[in-house]
Amino acid sequence: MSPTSRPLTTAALAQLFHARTGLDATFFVRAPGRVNLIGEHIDYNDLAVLPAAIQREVRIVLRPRDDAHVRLTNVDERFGTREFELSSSIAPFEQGDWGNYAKAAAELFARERGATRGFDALVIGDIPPAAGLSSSSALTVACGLAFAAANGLARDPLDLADALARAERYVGTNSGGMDQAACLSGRADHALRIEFRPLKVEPVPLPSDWRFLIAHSGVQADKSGAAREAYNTRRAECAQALAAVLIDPELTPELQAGMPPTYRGLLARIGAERLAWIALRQLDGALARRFRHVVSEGARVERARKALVAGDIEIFGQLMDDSHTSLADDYEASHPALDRLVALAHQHGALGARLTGAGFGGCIVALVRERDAERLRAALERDFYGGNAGDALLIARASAGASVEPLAQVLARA
Ligand code: NG1
Repeated sequence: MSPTSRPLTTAALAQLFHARTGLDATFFVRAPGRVNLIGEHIDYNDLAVLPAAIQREVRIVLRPRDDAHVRLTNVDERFGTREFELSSSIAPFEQGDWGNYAKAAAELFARERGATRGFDALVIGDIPPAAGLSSSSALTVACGLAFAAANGLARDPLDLADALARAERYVGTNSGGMDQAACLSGRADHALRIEFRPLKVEPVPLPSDWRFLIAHSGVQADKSGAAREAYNTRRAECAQALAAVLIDPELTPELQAGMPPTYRGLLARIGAERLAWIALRQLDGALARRFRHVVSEGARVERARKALVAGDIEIFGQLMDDSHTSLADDYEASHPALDRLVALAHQHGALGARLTGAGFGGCIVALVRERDAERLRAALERDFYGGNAGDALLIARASAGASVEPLAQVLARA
């Protein structure tokens, strides 16, 4: 899970910005990645999810400009400099270019919020890319907050999360809204139950002796390539499956009266198991399985929330396991390396383990009691990473949501 850059203090980041641009930065932005504990591939089906923001983050120091020019450099010089003009219609860089996340936020702020001022900025990040830990949304959110600050615009977290989720589709992934909401609404030591349309976030305290270990499979889930196609295809399949189930005769007009024609509407009226049976009547194999994943995962999130509140680690772990099986078998979003990590985690004391994020590579998350966490970490290091995990293992620390502040204020606190 090699971080994109080694951490620098905020003061060092500001000095580097000055050295590179000759300017003094005035704002500091931070935006965390997230680990999804349960509720995978259902945010875009408007079902609630349960992630937590984590300690890995994108940080930016910036200075607003008087014109519409935007200039971003990265501490990691391999990323190169990106420059463009802020406007309501911005042609993208090449597919997969990191600058497109800044353009996504820029277009939103110019088009919908009247932003006219660009900025000079220096970016640093330690969220591994293509790992399912939401490095892309952290960058989009960080840039969104930078445009808001540079233009003196409002930055209500829920409003921004909704808008930036739409905005990020600029890069070509037809994604849901979990990542931006988790990034903006994170809370230390809390998981977040996130509900969509309308967006609502409920922080749920994490029991102090639970640990979530994140382990990278070493397989890149590159969302600008094949993983993007797989993701978009799954989303289209879910919509197709829903439309087919909604015309089943069992869903009589009486049953449907007042019911929104959505997965959430269906689940509120009919249990997940019954729905999966109905789906078998209307759908062929693959679509029926996609449907079954969505409704069963939706039900699991609600049970997981209850288990969290009750501090029931066994039930929570079991739900994580069921989630992984469903993602592997019904949603076909796993990868042999992820399955192997999940199995190893079980062998060495995890009470539950599953792929996290979009899958197709990236990371797993395993739940373990605090007293067993080091044993699990060491066993994975030995058995999966051949004795040298490097930065591939991380114990998640549920963290505060994204923020932007005057740089002077941050430095005064340091
Ligand atoms: P990743 O690829 O893990 O950042 C993606 C989507 C989420 C959600 C998950 C699967 C983006 C930006 N995010 O997350 O909205 O659908 O997959 O649960 O594409």
